[in-house]
Amino acid sequence: MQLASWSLLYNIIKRSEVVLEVLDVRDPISTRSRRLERMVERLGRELILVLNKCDLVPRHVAEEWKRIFRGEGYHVVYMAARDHKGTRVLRRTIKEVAPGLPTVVAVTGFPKTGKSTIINALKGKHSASTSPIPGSPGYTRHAQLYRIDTNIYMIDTPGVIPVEGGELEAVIRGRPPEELPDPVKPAIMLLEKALKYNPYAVLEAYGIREKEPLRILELIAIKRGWRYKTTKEPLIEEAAKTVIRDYHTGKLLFYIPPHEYLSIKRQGASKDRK
Ligand SMILES: Nc1nc2c(ncn2[C@@H]2O[C@H](COP(=O)(O)OP(=O)(O)OP(=O)(O)O)[C@@H](O)[C@H]2O)c(=O)[nH]1
Ligand SMILES: [Mg+2]
Repeated sequence: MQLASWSLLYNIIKRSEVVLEVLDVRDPISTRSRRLERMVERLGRELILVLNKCDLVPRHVAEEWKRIFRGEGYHVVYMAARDHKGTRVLRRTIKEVAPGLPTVVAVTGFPKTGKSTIINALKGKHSASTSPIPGSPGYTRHAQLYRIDTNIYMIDTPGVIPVEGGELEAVIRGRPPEELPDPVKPAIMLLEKALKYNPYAVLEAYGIREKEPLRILELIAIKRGWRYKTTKEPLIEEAAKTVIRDYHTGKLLFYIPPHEYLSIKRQGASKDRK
């Protein structure tokens, strides 16, 4: 489903004073949108980066990302919305950053970063619908306004940032496997990335010791009894969808270490000086 549109996003941001850009702390660089950030800046709105899903990374990793983005001049909050952790700091930061109260806050970000979950956590009640099946097509269908405090209103948005980028990026940015013409290729890339950053990721998720991605997909299919009816070959497309879904839920677990981003940034800076 492609609800995504920049003009919808533009209108939502125009109606708000503060914009939350919700990022997945496992891979904040791939889940941020510079284009969204430029739009917020051009409209003169306040931006807060929200690093969500912190239950999936060690605390020092979340702290380190926060330091890095702070160093780049952003307001940053980290949280684990599903566990209702970090809500107080987010509320406080919104009040500090807002030009006045009451204020309207737009909650934006790529699909499945946890925008609706954040609103629910702030409300303390279940009112914004979250995706029941992670990785399923965007559950939030329309922008909706919620009152989360006497002075704070939030606009929940569906994953309105168009999922651009390569096949792997699209998956990291929350594109559900059902929407992919061929899930095998991105699943292979995802497995390579997973094994690079967490050599135990596949073993932990599937009890499989194999390191070769295509073979891993075959073994998952065999383990689950997924085979083509005619040829009886392992149905790797199904295994590929599972792998992608398992990344979205956090079962296939890895994260990008912040120091990698710093060293790439440093290399870029030294090249610029040359
Ligand atoms: N582990 C973990 N999962 C989370 C957290 N927050 C949200 N999720 C999960 O991520 C999935 C997507 O959450 P949603 O709140 O529906 O995400 P969304 O950004 O509103 O998604 P769209 O409306 O489809 O764009 C759900 O399965 C949530 O349970 C979190 O802090 N930790
Ligand atoms: Mg939502």
